[in-house]
Amino acid sequence: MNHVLSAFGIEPERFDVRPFGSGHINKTFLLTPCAGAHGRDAGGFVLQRINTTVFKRPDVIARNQRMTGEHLSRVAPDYLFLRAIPTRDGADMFNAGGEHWRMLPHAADTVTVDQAETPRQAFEAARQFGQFARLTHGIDLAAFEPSIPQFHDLALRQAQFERAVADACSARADRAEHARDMIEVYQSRADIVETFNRLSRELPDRLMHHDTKINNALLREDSFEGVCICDLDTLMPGKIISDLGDMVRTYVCPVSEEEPDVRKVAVRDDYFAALVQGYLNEVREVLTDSERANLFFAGEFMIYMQGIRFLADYLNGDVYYPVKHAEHNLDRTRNQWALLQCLTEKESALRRVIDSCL
Ligand code: GN1
Ligand code: MG
Repeated sequence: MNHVLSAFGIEPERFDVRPFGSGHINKTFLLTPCAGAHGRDAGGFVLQRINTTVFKRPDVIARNQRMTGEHLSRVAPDYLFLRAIPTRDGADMFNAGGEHWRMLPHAADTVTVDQAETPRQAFEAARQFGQFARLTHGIDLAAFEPSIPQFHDLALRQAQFERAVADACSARADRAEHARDMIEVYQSRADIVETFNRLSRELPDRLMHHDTKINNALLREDSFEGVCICDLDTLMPGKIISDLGDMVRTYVCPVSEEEPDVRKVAVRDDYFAALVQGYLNEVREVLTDSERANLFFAGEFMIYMQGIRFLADYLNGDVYYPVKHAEHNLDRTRNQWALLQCLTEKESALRRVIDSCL
């Protein structure tokens, strides 16, 4: 660790280093300055080791973020965008024996919340993601590459799910049996994949964050006002339904995807209204007609996709998401299914909320 910190010109003895956040994929540490830090060091740093099994080309992460920073400093010089800190040699990342490390500033006096605790927090986080989408509207996407190819391609996710079902039937029959009811219900919503296929031709590409959960928005620690967004490793061209949909998936429910008791899963209308308002206040003017007409679909799309990703991983024997017990991914699958049901039940009321925000 000291070796890595030194590579970025950071004196290890001046920081307290702790594991940070609840991400599944990369390993993240928060470097909190010991007393007396100022200037660049005041807010501390976030150090990340990139999981190169998932992010096969870490250079793409660094490049996408750098190009985004350059665009933002031209169009919105006052916008707070967390730019990666170069190594002492001027590189975007430090490569230590095949491990890729990135160093980012941590905005001073901010906090993150793992679960939206008030509609106001949902509004503030959504406003941050909306502001980012608005400011990057019109950025030249040609130079951007996907940091994970086809990351939110639901047709691919469905194909992976179907392959996992087939493989499990021969190699992990007990899992296929335990998950039988979930396999059936998710398969019964293949209409979501069809809608996605149609929309993916219709909706324009935008620079999207692709992981808009609430703890990826930094909030002021005194007022919970939104400050900036973080966790930019999946910044790449995508569709508006990804960012809006992941907010719906993770802000409206009083419990997270980790809750095994599906009776606690619900859709809170006031949180839904707050996040839609926060997001649309920023992006309303730049939306196309097709985007405006398909905003409700965003939540269905992201919840469904996350559900089949968890289910495919369960059927594959837990090779992607870290698990704490054998049924963990199946519990997550049931949680997401319950959430999709709650969203569908409230569809007409939620569509009215969207229309009034538009
Ligand atoms: C993963 O690593 P983390 O927790 O930020 C996943 C997201 C999922 C999320 C579900 C690269 O994100 O797509 O929504 O888990 N990221 C990747 O908790 O697969
Ligand atoms: Mg992430």
